[in-house]
Parts: sequence; structure tokens; C-alpha cells
Amino acid sequence: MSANVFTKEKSSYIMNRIGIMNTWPGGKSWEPRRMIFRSLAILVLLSAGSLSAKDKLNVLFIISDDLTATALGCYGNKLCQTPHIDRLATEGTRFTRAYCQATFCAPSRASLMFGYYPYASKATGYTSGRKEVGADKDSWAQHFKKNGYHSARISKIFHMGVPPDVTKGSDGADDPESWDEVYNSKGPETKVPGLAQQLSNNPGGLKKGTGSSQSFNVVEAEGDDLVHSDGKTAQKAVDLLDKYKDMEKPFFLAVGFVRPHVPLVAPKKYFAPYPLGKMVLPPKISGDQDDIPKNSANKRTTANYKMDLNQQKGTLRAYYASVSFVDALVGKILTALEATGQRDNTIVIFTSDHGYHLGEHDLWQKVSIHEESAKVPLIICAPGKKPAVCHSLSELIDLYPTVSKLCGLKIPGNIQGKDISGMLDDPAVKVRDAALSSGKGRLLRTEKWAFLDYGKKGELYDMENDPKQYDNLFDQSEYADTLAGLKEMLKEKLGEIGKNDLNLNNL
Ligand SMILES: [Ca+2]
Ligand SMILES: [Ca+2]
Repeated sequence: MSANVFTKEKSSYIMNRIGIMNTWPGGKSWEPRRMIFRSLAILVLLSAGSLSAKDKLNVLFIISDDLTATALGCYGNKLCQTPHIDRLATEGTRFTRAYCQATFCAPSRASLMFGYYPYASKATGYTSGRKEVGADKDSWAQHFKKNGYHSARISKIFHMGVPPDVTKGSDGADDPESWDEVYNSKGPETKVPGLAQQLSNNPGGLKKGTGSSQSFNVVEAEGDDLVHSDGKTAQKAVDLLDKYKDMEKPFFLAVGFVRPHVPLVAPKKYFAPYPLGKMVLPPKISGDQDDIPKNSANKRTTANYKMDLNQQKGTLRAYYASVSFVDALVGKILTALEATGQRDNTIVIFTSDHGYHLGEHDLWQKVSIHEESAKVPLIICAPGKKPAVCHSLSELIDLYPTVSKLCGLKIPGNIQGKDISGMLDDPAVKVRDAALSSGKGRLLRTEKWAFLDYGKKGELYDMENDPKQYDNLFDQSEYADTLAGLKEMLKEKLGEIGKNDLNLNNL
């Protein structure tokens, strides 16, 4: 048996599996003896394990931090330049109604990585979620690791404090059991040379330089991409992809970018396309905040942050620059994936841990459960699937079962997400009647309605007729039946989530 036969058989088998070729080479002229020979060759390869390992699709999971879908070109932004993410969107399935399970970092990440809703696991603090779910549960990455994959993390996948863990190059609330290989990307954050400004809590701009860590601190930095944490993250991903091209095992590579999380620090070239005068803030509707219940919504308002118009536009400009920086790095990684010949056997996922407000309702940042904060960008680009736009409801917690299914791995029985892989074959497929998110309150989002529940108070929006959520219908009597129906639906959903194997059933 020559080496050539092995190589030919192996490559044609793989091409068949990934849908490039549907027939065996020379199909019509096969002789029985040749067929037996080929079958034996395949059996030998299968028993050796090398064929099945190489045949598996790789996973490249890229997650940005605090990135709202509204900032991306492929989600309709006309100002912010994101050509690489936009291109990925045209090559894969772009989800227009994907929701995070919590509108801030740690619980969202714990939920998507361990497959439990924050209500079920109680992983709502600055935790990886491991302590809450227990040692006997497998995270998404760990599930792949246990099933023949090489799993690696670069930078922030589970919770990591930005900027403190970034400036120290420390692990944050990581889950070591999830990975074969980990890298942190230490970066200077606001300590980098450049033009530094504090745009919130700084009336009149009297304070020079940057301020406390969660404010809108901006630095138009000197130097190139590699000065920064995210630049190093992308370079490490490029290096690993080069290394993995010769590896027998398939890989699960998780790449976390920390921008556009504050501080809004990026190389100054990324600020250039965004002069202050070109920035367009969301419409300011008089009295818009009056129907948002007090003590329930985000406290990060324009008024509380004492931002004048130029500071608001400056924040938008710095956020867009940070997003364009991440976009360029996504492009760099995808180019490497292509150049190393792995694009055709790798599932690429791009998303964010939650959304963000950029001045809608004069709200800023996260924690709110309004649309801009609870919705996430989500693109899944899987080999052999046609590009599509999918409007069906989906959740970040669905990634774990979906990617397991796409890679031919068993979906663990304990996890709470749903397999939405059918949406990649037909974007009209629906798996959920509603999506659930949480932050300051909890959000039940159906195709038509957004119900923001704060206990006695709440918000109700008709998302078909009022997609920007200006007119809260919660107290209007003609919507009482609709509201009662949504309350019942939420109760049922929470009841389902309460039935889990964590024995913490007190929602
Ligand atoms: Ca975040
Ligand atoms: Ca309003």
C-alpha cells in the first residue's frame, strides 16, 4: 500500500465530507477489487484516528467586548468603518435578533461558556461561572477539549477586568480547565503616549489627561497596533494559526478583544476617519426618558455623566475608532486563516458579550436591557453553508450546542441553550418564540414585543412600529392583555430555566 493511495483517499474523503465533491474519483470505472482495497484503506485510516481528527472542522471564536451591533456597517451603521467584519457577514449567516443573557461582561460570558442562564447558575458576579456550576460540568471549550480538540484562549474569554487585568497581563476570572493553551495580552491602556482626554464627568474639559477607569477616557495613541493588548492578541492568533496548520488535532481557538470596552484607546490612525463634525448622535426626543421607570434603567445618562454635545460626539468618535481598530485585527486574523489554508475547514464565529448605548435615550454604556444593550452582533460562517441573513430569535447561550452539532460532537444534556444550526441551512427556521436577557431587570423579546420587567414597573415596546423604543406602552390600558400574555410567557420561561441539574431552583 503506497503512501500516495493514503493521501489521495484521505483528501477525497475530506473533500466529500466538506461538500466540495460528491462523488468518488473515477466512480463509474470502479472494479470490485479496487473498491474493497479503498474500503480497507479508509478503515485503516479511521482506526488509526488520524482521519477522523483531521476531518473535524476547526472553530475560530472571536468575541469583542462591549460592541453594539449598531456600530457595525453590516448592521446598518453608515459612519463607522468595519469592512472586514462586514465581509465576514456576507460570507456567513448574520443574525439580526441575537441576544446576550446578561448585559454586562462576567455573567454574559459565564452563561455562554457554561451553557446556563444567569438565573439558573447564579453566576452573576465577577466570576468565570466555574464555582457556581461545579467541577463536574464542562464549559463549551472544555467540551471540545475532551472530544479531541486542541483548545486555546487568547485574552478575554471568561471575565477579565478592563483595564486592570489588561495592564497587569493577568488571567482575570479564567477557567483553566477549559484550555490546553492560554495567552494574556498585556497592554498599556491609558498609559500609552498620545492625545489623552476624559470625556465624561469633566464639565468644560478642565481636567487634563484621563481619569478613573470606567469613565470615557480616550487616548489617540502614538505607535502601531502591536503596542496595544488587542494588537498583540491578533498577532498571537496569527502565530497560532500558523502553528495549527500542521497539527493533527482540530482546534478550538477563542480570541477575545477588549475594545471597544473603555478606556477608548487605539492607535491614532483609526481616529482619522472620524472628525468630530461628522459625528451624528441619536435623535434627542424631548421627554424620552420620562416613561423609563426611575431606579430601573441605566444610571449612565448624559446628565449624570455631565457631557456636553462635543463630549458626546467625542465619545462616539473614540468608540468608532476602537471598533475600526478591532475590525482591522479581525481582518488580520481572517487573512491568516486563509493564508494557512484553513478557511475551508474552520467555522468562524464573531460576536460580542453584550451591546452598548451610544446616546440612545441619552443613555450610555451597558447594564440597561434596552435593545441596543441587549442585542449582540452575531455572525456564524460555517463551511458549506450559503451566506444568509437570519431574523429568527437566537441567544448567545445557543452557541455551545450549535457549534457542537456543527462539529459532530454530542450536545451535553445539561446545557440550556438550543441548537440553532438549522438556521444556517434555512434562515427561516425558528427555534425560539422569545429571547431572554437580564441586567437591570429582565428582558423578554419576541419578534413583535420587548417587555422589560422590573417587578411592579416595566416597559413595553411594539418593536414593529417603534423599533427605537421611544413610546413605553406598559401603563396603557389597551395593551393590558398583551402585557398579561408576555408576563405569563416570562413566568413559563423562568420556570423552564429553573428545571436544571444545579439544584439552585429559587429564581
Ligand atoms: Ca463586556
Ligand atoms: Ca421614551
